[in-house]
Amino acid sequence: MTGDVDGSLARQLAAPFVGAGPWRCQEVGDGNLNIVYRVTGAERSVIVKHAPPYLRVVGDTWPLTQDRIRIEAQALQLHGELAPGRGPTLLGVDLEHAAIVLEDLSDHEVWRTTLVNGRRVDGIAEQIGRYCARTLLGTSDLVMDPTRRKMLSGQFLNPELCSITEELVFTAPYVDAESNRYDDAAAELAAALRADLPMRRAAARLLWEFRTRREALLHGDLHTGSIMVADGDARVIDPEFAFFGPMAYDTGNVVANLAFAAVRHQELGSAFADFVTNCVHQFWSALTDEVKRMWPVSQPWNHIFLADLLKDTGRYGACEMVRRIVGLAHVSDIDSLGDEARLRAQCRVVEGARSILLGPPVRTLEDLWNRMTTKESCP
Ligand code: SR1
Ligand code: MG
Repeated sequence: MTGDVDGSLARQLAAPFVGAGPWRCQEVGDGNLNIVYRVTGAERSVIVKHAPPYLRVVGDTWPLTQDRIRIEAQALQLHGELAPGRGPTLLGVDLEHAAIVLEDLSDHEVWRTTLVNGRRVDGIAEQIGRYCARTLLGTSDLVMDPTRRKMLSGQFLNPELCSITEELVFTAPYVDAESNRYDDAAAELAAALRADLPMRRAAARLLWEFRTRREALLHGDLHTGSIMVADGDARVIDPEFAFFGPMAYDTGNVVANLAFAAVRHQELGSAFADFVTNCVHQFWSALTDEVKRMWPVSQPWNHIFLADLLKDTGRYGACEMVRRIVGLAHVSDIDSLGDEARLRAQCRVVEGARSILLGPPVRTLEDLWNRMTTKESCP
């Protein structure tokens, strides 16, 4: 898998799906890892996604396996079987050129964009809650045939992309790493984190759990930028970070990214924050409902499972919160605020994470959400 895909190859790969030419090819998307084209023919358009042998945002000084496109294709397939209709349709796979052809979702928007702009799209949080239950429980030893699961776990080792997460989420934010990014105003917050031994210990413990708890086939990067939405239709994209890991890493990413949107709108004094709070409740209640529906009747300990999942959703969510403030990849929910509101929001997010990781264990969703969106300790 050493090929590279330019516009002309993207046209060739798309040709069988879009009708007669001339085919129009535009580069779209501003993802960190891959190059994405939309190819339009006489009948329709499709997306061609190419994984170059390096990290797109950095360039060829950061080489990266092209095997990530195989992982993405296989994760889309498997998650698509478990949660039908929640991903883009996978139309074609060309491993030789590290490319896949996908349904074009240009009638959808990135969920984060709608949340940042305060635009209400109904039904999304509920569908994502069910998606998480079906994909996570569905690939766990609770539900999946153990032999199939063992075979599958070998296909999804994904060491290079896991090591990006291990570095950027659990390690760099707590040390003076070159990859960290923050503005001068947040330098004190970042220095305080580096000096906070209990926080460093908590992150190190979560890194260990991330590496060793092979509970389910995760999406691996389930933030609101990985979800495309239209009224009543959520589509989960970009599962190239998929691997067998702790379920709460996915659910923690969803909840933490909703917290960014809520904090943003609270800082702006907008009632849209209440819509986001409702989203969190809908997400968790749909997930809980679906877990109970899928649970094997012979093992009635689902209440313990859900209590642990909530607690760990908070812990992994807290790491996501910290890394989006002082680490490499930030979120527009917070970064696009004006100076004063941004600094306060950054402080609130980090303090929220601290209260989850160092405070008493989270026992209810309300408690988790209050801590994630706390205004305490930030003037
Ligand atoms: C350099 S890659 C930075 C981030 O982008 C991806 O979406 C993942 O979140 C990764 O951590
Ligand atoms: Mg992504």
